[in-house]
Amino acid sequence: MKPHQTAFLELALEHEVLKFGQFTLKSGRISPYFFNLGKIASGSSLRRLAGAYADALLASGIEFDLLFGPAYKGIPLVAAVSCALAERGRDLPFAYNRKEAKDHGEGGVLVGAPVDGRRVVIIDDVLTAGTALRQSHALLQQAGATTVAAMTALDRQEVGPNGRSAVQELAAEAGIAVLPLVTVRDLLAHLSRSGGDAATIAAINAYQAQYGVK
Ligand code: OMP
Repeated sequence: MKPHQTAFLELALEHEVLKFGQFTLKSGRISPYFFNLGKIASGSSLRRLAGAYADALLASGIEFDLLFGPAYKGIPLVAAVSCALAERGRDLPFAYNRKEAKDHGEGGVLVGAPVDGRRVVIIDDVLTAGTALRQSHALLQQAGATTVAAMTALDRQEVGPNGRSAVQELAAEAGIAVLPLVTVRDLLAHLSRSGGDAATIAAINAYQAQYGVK
């Protein structure tokens, strides 16, 4: 694992981002774990999180010229990642959306830098089925931007009804490369190494055996 991945997993576990129990996901699946990036809710922890995203983005070699944060969790993330990139010598514009269009003032759903003609990286929290990323991609496409990649903290590595992973589908349908900080496999490896609860690890493994990529 790369240093920014270990740093991120330590941060996530410190702040109880990872919860165990029974959770209904947006996809309707019942999961024994839930990853809530909203638990990163202080200046110092957000700075560490944004640093991990920025390091991973720079290491990816992907060429892009704007960052986009989907409402709601992507909004503070994209602002913080933009700051972290600027601190690392890449000062780039960013934009985000409103969930409801504003019919007065400047109007519309997009806020921030103009996205038209830009190569965009979407900055989001978690990838399960890819629904959230598809919605952002459609919004950006309508506004004349090209989505080149999507960066998430966690890829849950799940397959859809047709047997393809969300990552494969996003690449095939929309040409979007998904860059996760960590995958659920990395998470499981970290939990095993750091003496995580055996029953919890077994429950996640069983869920992955049912819904995960092989
Ligand atoms: P998809 O749109 O199916 O890819 O699901 C991703 C979204 O689900 C995230 O943006 C979250 O809003 C939410 N989610 C989590 O935050 N953490 C999880 O562990 C799982 C989900 C989820 O509902 O699948």
